[in-house]
Amino acid sequence: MNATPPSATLSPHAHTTADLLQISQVERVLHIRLNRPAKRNAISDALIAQIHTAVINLPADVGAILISGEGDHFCAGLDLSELVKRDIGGAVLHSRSWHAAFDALQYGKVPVIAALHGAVVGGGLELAAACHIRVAEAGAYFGLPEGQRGIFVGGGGSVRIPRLMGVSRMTDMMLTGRVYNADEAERYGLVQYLVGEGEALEKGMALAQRAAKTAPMTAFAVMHALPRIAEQSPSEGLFTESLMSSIAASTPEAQARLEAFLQGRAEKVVKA
Ligand code: 1HE
Repeated sequence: MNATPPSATLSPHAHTTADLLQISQVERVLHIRLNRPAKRNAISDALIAQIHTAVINLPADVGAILISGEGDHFCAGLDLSELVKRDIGGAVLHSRSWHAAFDALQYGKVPVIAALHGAVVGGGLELAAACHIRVAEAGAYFGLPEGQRGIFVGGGGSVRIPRLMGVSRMTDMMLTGRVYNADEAERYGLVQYLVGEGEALEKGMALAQRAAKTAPMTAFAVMHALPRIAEQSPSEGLFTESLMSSIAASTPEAQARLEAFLQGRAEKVVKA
């Protein structure tokens, strides 16, 4: 949670191209699509490096990121064809390279929304768990086949997934191969929004456009302070909250927004 882990050494090719991603911008939202549909968007060394590179090199006017997967699935997780080649040292660095990429995503400058469909499994679920808001289509399904493959999660899943759905549900997924459907994923806190088939991108884009309008200091507080406060003792958490809220409230952006409300120029809270 504290320092961003160092990135591992990956092939030079991976750092200089983004051919496994399709990146476009709609107003202030950067849409990053995993673009390896023939391999079900399995995350290779090159793909993890490209994700990392993309999220730390955001154009200045980007206010939110939308992540999705091309083809029939969001992501099949780790590229298993590369796993067999690694020794123990390489495996540790490989796992750390995922941590670095997903930490950069979770603790970056702008909120990240994941639009999920089809398989969201293994490292694909770890990627989704590093995003701030997850939207799932009715047909999406969630699994951790690591348990069946004789391995363990290595992309931050053991830290992030239990915080969303609890240790016992993740234990069940890994020991029995249990797969959760989208309805269960929403009920258990793995995703915040459930939409019909083919609707995740539109909903995700609408949420991203909305999140992009968050004042930068509020976004910083939500993305960087909130998860840390949640890990602190209540006394420390309340103290951190006081500091963070006074910093946010003293920004010119906050002053302008409060003024706009008082003059009747701002949105009201609308009944759900
Ligand atoms: C792959 C991968 C992959 C597909 N690595 N190549 N993840 C898994 O254990 C999930 C493995 N994948 C699957 O269970 C299925 O492929 C899916 C449910 C995701 C999709 O099924 P389907 O029927 O649409 O596709 P497919 O026919 O299984 O796969 C199409 C191709 O993608 C095929 O290659 P082809 O050359 O024969 O066409 C597959 O081999 C290839 N493919 N998934 C490599 N994962 C940091 S630690 C994280 C640890 C993990 O993520 S472990 C979990 C890995």
